[in-house]
Amino acid sequence: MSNESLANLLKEERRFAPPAGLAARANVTAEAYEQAAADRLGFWAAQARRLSWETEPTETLDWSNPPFAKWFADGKLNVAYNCVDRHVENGLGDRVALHFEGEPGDTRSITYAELQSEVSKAANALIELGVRAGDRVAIYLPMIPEAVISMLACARIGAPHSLVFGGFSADALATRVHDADARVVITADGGYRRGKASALKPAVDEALTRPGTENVRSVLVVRRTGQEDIAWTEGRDVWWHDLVERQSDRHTPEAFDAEHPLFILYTSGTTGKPKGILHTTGGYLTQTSYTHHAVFDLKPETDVFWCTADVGWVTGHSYIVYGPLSNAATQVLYEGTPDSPHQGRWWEIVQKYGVTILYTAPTAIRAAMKWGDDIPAKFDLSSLRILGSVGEPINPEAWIWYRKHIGADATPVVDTWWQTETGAMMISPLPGVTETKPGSAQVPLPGIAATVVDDHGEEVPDGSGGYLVLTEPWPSMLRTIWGDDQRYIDTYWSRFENTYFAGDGAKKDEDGDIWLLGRVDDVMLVSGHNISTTEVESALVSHPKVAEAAVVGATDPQTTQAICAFVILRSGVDADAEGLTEELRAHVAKQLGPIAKPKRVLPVAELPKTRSGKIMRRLLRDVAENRALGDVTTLTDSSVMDLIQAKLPAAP
Ligand code: 6R9
Repeated sequence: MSNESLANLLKEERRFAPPAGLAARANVTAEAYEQAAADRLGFWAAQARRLSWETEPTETLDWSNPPFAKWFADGKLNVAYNCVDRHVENGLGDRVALHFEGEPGDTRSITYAELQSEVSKAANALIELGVRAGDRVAIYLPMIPEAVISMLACARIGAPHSLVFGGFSADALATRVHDADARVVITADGGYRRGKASALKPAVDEALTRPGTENVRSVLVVRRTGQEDIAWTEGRDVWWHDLVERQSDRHTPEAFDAEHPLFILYTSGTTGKPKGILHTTGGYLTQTSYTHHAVFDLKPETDVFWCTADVGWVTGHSYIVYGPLSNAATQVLYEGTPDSPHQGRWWEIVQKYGVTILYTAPTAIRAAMKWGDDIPAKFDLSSLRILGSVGEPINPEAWIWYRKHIGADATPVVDTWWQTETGAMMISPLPGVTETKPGSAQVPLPGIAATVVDDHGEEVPDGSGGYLVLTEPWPSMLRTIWGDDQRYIDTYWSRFENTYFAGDGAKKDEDGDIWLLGRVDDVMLVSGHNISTTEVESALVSHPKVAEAAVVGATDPQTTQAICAFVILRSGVDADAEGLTEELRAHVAKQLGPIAKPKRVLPVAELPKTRSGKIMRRLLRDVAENRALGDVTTLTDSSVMDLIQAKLPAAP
């Protein structure tokens, strides 16, 4: 953002107070902000006591060697003990931890007592394979209970895990196995997607032929589909049901240092090789546990929590595995897609299990908007009491739709901003405290210091835009990039002094609330004005004919960049109707002003997305500028780009 701060175009006046009943019984009240403001480190030290430590920490933060933080450094604990065993010891062994719903309709409910024996057996199996504390284990599995069990088994024996999305290619897997120097890969014969079994093991076999993966000694294979005639490497491959099932269901967890590595998770980034984000034990578990308790107001005796993310995304790590299980939650784990076998599948699951808290991504909400209001209306969603959003800015219209059609126009919507790097939520309303604003993540959570700065690192006044930064270390922060401390410093800590640079554009509104405006790399420069992709997209989505939009700035001789919009229309709208694109352009100009009026609007059937549902604008920019496409390996479905390119008229 070189020329001018991000233009502050969007005005949103709608407000929603917390429901009185929820506010009266809320886990966390406004007092938490005061406590944290008065003594930030004392506040986090108190939150660390949510956990069970073998050695209680006496130190909170060691920031003597910035940006390398140590939290609770003299404490010792075991993460799996905290997520499983202690609940059983506290008499909660019969509580369901996971209601698993397989894509083909198979189900399995696992209690905390059962989870304890499953995790213990898997831990014993890994030990038999020679895995020791500190060894890395790659996990390449579909969304099945064994994914959660494997993660906890690794944590239990102090072996950092590295999850790779089940949909990633052999190449992506090989790069990640190599970078982490993994010793074991846990995978499955295959998984189910849209009613069909698809193989997974062949990608592992292929990945392990690549240079740099030689240190993988064993491949542990879960039988999920049973349909594949799979290749087998004797001496390396071993079936889960052979090895794990014969293990003892007793395993005594060992306590590890608070700074012992818990996992590595790769983020793709736009260029260069993926970054292995390293998270450690005590601070990570403290903040995931606290934020899950605070932001979802979790009442573990009565709530049924459902986070729809894949465990291969950080959201699955923090809000399927570590946050919820450390809080003894009962949750749903669903293997499949939202529209298989029908577009009401999610709502059917909410009804079936009486889900009370739903956490999902804007991409899923916009898809549901597109399919139509009548679909969720067929199901009983009255159990829901809190709705969460994560992954991208949620357009105000999608927020309103979510609240109205899923939340009976009554449930709070919490828009939670965070990153793989932050490990846990950082900016979010609190459902019993905050008067919410559609489209804004609003306020840093208690104990978190976030603000918006200009090019010089000066905090911007209310009503202006700039860069989102975090000005104090936080417990679940990444500790480094695996094997590359310098890249850690360069990427996050060099742009501004002593300040974490998140890479997101943001603005503060007149009340000082924070609005996320998209990745800084995506910000458009139009006639000397920096314009946020998010605001133009939200303006398009506020038109009744549009379900989803992605805008990019394409090089333009007159205006530096010209706004080019790709839109998905709501069901039943005719894409070829005369005057449609003109109507949408005029709508944006009316909402945001003439400067933000798109030069081109192009209806498309699909948008290119990552596996976690984020729109890949850089590919759309390639299309808009008639360039060959860049790296498409993290795309869910690369045929989407062919469809878009085929529709594109020659540039005007
Ligand atoms: C948790 C997760 C991080 C990036 C982040 C930002 C975007 C996430 C958001 C949001 C606006 C929100 N993002 N949550 N933008 N509002 N509530 O998504 O991690 O996959 O590492 O992505 O996602 O751009 O910088 P990750």
